[in-house]
Amino acid sequence: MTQTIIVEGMTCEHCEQSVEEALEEVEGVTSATADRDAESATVEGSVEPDKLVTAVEDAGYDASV
Ligand code: 9UX
Repeated sequence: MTQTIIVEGMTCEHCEQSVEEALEEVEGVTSATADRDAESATVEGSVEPDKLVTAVEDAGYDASV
């Protein structure tokens, strides 16, 4: 299953990497890709959207479903 969430505050490639790593640490996520231009992140796996939002926020970015 693929889910896309809104992620605001990414300004560079390292920001994208931080968001991807945060998402990939969430249980159930198999892969994650963040796109600062699109202000979004796409996640593969079976996981509650709220957990994705929380993980991104804990990494220091604004997120919403
Ligand atoms: Mo460099 Mo991206 O500080 O925040 S990781 S702009």
